[in-house]
Amino acid sequence: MIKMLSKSVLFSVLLIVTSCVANQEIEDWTKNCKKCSCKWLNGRRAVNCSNLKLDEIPSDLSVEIADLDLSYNPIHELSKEIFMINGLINLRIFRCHNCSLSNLNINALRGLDILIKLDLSKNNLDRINGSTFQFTEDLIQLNLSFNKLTFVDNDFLSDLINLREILLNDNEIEWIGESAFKRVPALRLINLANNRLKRINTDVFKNLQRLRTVDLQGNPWICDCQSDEFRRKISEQGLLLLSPSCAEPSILKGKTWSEADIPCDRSAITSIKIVSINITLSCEAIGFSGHDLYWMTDGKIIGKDDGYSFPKYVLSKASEGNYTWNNLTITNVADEYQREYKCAIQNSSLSNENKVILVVKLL
Ligand SMILES: *[C@@H]1O[C@H](CO)[C@@H](O)[C@H](O)[C@H]1NC(C)=O
Ligand SMILES: *[C@@H]1O[C@H](CO)[C@@H](O)[C@H](O)[C@H]1NC(C)=O
Ligand SMILES: *[C@@H]1O[C@H](CO)[C@@H](O)[C@H](O)[C@H]1NC(C)=O
Ligand SMILES: *[C@@H]1O[C@H](CO)[C@@H](O)[C@H](O)[C@H]1NC(C)=O
Ligand SMILES: *[C@@H]1O[C@H](CO)[C@@H](O)[C@H](O)[C@H]1NC(C)=O
Ligand SMILES: *[C@@H]1O[C@H](CO)[C@@H](O)[C@H](O)[C@H]1NC(C)=O
Ligand SMILES: *[C@@H]1O[C@H](CO)[C@@H](O)[C@H](O)[C@H]1NC(C)=O
Ligand SMILES: CC(=O)N[C@H]1CO[C@H](CO)[C@@H](O)[C@@H]1O
Repeated sequence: MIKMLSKSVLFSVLLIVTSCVANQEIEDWTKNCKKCSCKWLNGRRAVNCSNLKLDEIPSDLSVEIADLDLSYNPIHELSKEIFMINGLINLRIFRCHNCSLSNLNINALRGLDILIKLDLSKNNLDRINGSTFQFTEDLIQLNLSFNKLTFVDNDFLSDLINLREILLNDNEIEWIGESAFKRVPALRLINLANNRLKRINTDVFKNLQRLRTVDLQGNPWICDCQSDEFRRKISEQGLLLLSPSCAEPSILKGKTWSEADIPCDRSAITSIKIVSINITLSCEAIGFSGHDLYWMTDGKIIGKDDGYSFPKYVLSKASEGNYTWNNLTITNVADEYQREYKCAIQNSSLSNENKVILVVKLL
């Protein structure tokens, strides 16, 4: 009987001891904050060390911390396994906005298994090896805006099956690999605004079933038939596309891509009229008023390049509303006559040609 009692006393003493340790722990994580601010934020232990002129991640922070904001400190580099070394493996959110980062070691993020938000915006990162993110499998949002990235290559992102948002706006991106986003199937938003993209491979957004928004504003876009096809595919996919303005060709400069009525597949040789020995070929383009349609034969532009002695050509051009015409009359066609004629919209970068092979056999 006495033995039993002493056992239960011992048990309750143990309970008190463990609850003391727990209290100690809670006090510890807020105590060891130095100049940073430590408080509960959205149910997480959050430490805010922003703007304290720190040049490295503080080494004595509690392992319990889930949200760390180091923004506006001259950190310069996230070195190999830096979070593991500092025992910060429970981070859910890490921010280092404007940290003068120019170096992100390929193994820097090791240990951040449960990180969901990473903000490395407004730094000097000019390239990032995709394997860098292999440790952050739970990542939902990645903010790399306002850096100096020049391309997004095919291996840019490792398998991040939970990633929903990637912010790459305000970099210097000129090129995106065809399969850059292949391994991030849950993406909903891709922000590529204010980069140097002239065009994007048509397949870049293919198979991203959840994708809803693509922001391409502020890129020096080439508005031509190729990019028009890309736009068509994107709209078939039901995406909200924030359009860039056309930088090229010059006649479309300043128009937004979606406004620019690019006359792809829309100029056509609409009629052929034969009046005795004169033949008129009529070419019509829709939605491209003010721009030139021209006729070509033998690789020369009729009316611009000289050197035709026979036959004689007469051009009749007009624009009315959204329509532009160029009618070519070939006069005094000979009995036996065969030649290919092409109608095209001026400027090769908008090249869209229709051709007709004219065969005359007068009996
Ligand atoms: C950290 O503190 C700065 C300055 O007070 C504030 O602007 C910022 O929003 C804070 N960060 C978080 C995650 O609350
Ligand atoms: C970024 O930080 C630097 C110094 O760390 C500061 O001079 C600069 O104004 C900051 N930029 C912004 C946009 O806050
Ligand atoms: C990324 O790093 C891996 C491993 O070091 C390397 O094999 C690969 O070539 C790198 N990729 C790029 C684009 O630098
Ligand atoms: C990403 O970073 C930029 C620059 O700091 C900021 O303006 C933007 O709000 C951030 N986006 C998100 C979704 O956090
Ligand atoms: C054929 O075209 C020429 C040049 O425009 C014109 O002088 C001639 O009258 C036309 N002939 C016919 C039969 O329309
Ligand atoms: C060109 O031909 C078409 C079809 O015959 C006609 O409707 C149009 O008015 C003509 N345009 C010019 C400028 O001659
Ligand atoms: C001409 O183009 C404008 C702008 O693309 C459009 O709003 C208008 O309906 C078009 N008019 C005709 C007659 O097709
Ligand atoms: C056929 C034609 O006129 N092509 C012109 C398209 O525009 C470029 C640059 O603006 C010129 O160099 C081409 O001659």
